[in-house]
Amino acid sequence: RHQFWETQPVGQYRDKENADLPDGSIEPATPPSEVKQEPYNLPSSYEWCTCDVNSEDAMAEIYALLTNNYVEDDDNMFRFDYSVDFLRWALRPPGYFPNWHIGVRAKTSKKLVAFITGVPARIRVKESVINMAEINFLCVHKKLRSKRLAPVLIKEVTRRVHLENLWHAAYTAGVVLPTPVATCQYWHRSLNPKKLIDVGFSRLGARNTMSRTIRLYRLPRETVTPGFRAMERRDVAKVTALLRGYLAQFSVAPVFTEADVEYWLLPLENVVNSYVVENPESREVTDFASFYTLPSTVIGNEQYSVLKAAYSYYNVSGATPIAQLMNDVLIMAKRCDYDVFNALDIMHNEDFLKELKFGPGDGHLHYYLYNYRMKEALKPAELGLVLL
Ligand code: YNC
Ligand code: MG
Repeated sequence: RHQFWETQPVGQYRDKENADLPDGSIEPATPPSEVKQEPYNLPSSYEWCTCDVNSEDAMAEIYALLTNNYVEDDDNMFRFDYSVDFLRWALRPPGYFPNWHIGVRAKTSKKLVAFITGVPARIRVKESVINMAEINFLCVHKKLRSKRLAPVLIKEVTRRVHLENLWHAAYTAGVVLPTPVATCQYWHRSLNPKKLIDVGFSRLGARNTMSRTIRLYRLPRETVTPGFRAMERRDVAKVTALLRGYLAQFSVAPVFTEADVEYWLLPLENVVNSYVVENPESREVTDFASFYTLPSTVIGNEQYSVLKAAYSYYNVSGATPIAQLMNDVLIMAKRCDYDVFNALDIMHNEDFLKELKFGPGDGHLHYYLYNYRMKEALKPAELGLVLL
């Protein structure tokens, strides 16, 4: 049923009957000199390119491909609209490999028609800390779909990851493939209910009026937690310690250094927002919360062209109850004019979703590991990893 995925070192459906297969790596590392040295073959009218994410022109091409051809919801009403600043952030973390930003061009027009990326990450799976690639932004132009180009892109990124002597990867997708390590659900908290209803993102409840709905989701202007403020560079060491301690409890989670925290969690306008609670007396950082910005194009709406969405990222509640902490974050998101705040049911998010009036979305997000078998799927609450 999965012509391509059946050939890959991932948990297979047929493994289910074989109780003897151990959890862990499926294929061993080999010396990088034994890795295929030439790129995989593409259909003859296409060629590989490396997209230089430090070049404005290359970023504009990637942005154009993704904004018109990347992930849509099941009803094709919304399509992710990752900004150029976001893409630059997502693709240049500490130690990134320029040749893991892989494009395919049409030979004659040189137009960029497909894309896939990897970035390095240290991820702990149960007891093992593994240097991996995080794979993202797999995209084939709408006009070239169903021609088996995606497997070639995946094999080529795998080859380039292997050349760096890395043998594992983490990725998420809305589609079911062999075999998810966890299946999660998005929850949505309306911040601008009128617009969400107008664009068809949400519906007015049967026994509700617009004005009651607006009142239901209204938020105060000011946060309530003393010492709640935007994270600053001077907080990096304390936030790293807090986050490392927190993430240790999950079965799958990144292992962040201070350099990672500085890169991934310091506020970057319209890309990532993060907040700390600093105890006014002790100066201790007791809590942390963050979200990233990922708008969606509203497809074919007269009145609105984009939905401004915030996505819950890493949150740690220490001294502040998690619902209070996240309510302060919602207040900040509302103040910054986001239309909706999204969160997965991972980590401890279930502890605030219902209380803060999030509603379950349709569609699921599946988490996968490449070259790592895990016979028993994890519960979403056992996941401590957020991919962009
Ligand atoms: C997907 N999302 O099942 P089988 S998420 C992985 N992830 O193979 P074709 C996918 N595989 O079932 P199309 C996939 N979607 O026959 C489809 N597939 O074994 C598999 N959409 O290929 C599919 N972006 O080229 C099938 O399909 C085979 O032309 C079919 O292209 C697919 O970034 C796609 O949703 C997704 O642009 C490119 O539909 C296209 O349809 C598209 O005939 C809109 O492909 C955008 C979209 C996906 C977002 C993402 C994570 C990607 C992970 C890739 C796997 C990484 C593995 C680890 C590599 C490193 C390893 C090391 C070490
Ligand atoms: Mg194709």
